[in-house]
Amino acid sequence: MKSIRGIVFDLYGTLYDVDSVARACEEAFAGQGDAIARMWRQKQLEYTWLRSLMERYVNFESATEDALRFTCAARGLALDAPALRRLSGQYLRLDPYPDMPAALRRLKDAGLALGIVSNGSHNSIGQVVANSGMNWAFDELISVEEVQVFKPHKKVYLLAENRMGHPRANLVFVSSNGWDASAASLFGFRVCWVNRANAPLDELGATLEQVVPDLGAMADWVLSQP
Ligand code: LAC
Repeated sequence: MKSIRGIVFDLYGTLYDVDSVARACEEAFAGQGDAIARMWRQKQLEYTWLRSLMERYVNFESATEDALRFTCAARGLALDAPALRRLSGQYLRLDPYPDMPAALRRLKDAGLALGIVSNGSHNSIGQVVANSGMNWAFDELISVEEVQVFKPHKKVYLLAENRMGHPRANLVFVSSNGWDASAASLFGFRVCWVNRANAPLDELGATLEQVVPDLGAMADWVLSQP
C-alpha cells in the first residue's frame, strides 16, 4: 500500500447528517418527518444518477428541490413555495456528525491534506462548511459542478485526484455511501467506508480496503497506516 498524503471526504451522510432535515420535515408535516426525509434523500440521489445518465445536469439544489416536490406529491402533501424554500434550505444547514470535528483535527495535525468532493454545488458545499464553522479543516472543496456530472461518474473522482494534487494511490477516499465508496475504490483510491448503519456492501464488484463504524475509527485507522 502507498503511504497516505491526503484524504477526500464525501459530504452528505459522511461528514454531515442528512437526517437532520427530518426535524424540519416533521415541523412542516407532523408524524411524517422521518419518512419524508428518507424518501427525499433517496429521490435526490436517484435524480442525480438519472440526470447523469441523461446527460442533463442541473445543480444539486435543483435536484434537491425536484426530489422534495416529488416526495410531497407521492405522499399527497401540499407544498407551497415558501415551504419548499424553507425545507430545501435545511440542506445548507446540516449538522456535522458529533465525532467529525475532533477526527478532522487529528488528521490535520498529522499534516494530511483534507478535501471534500461532493455532488453539492460550490455554493452548497461552501455554505454547509461555513455554517458549521469548519472552514479551518479543508484544503480543497471540490464540486461536481466543474465536470457537470454527478458521482459515481469517473470524471468526478478524477477531478478530486487532480485537485488534491497527489496520485490516487496516495489518497484515502472516505464515504458512508457504499455505492460511492465502491466507485472510488474501482477508480483506484484507497477507501475507508464509514458504515454507520452496518449495511451490506452494494454489489458493484468492488472490495473496500477498510470498513469502520464512525469517523473516530476512521481517523484511528488512517493514523495507524505506515
Ligand atoms: C455527496 C453525496 C453523494 O456528498 O453524499 O456527494
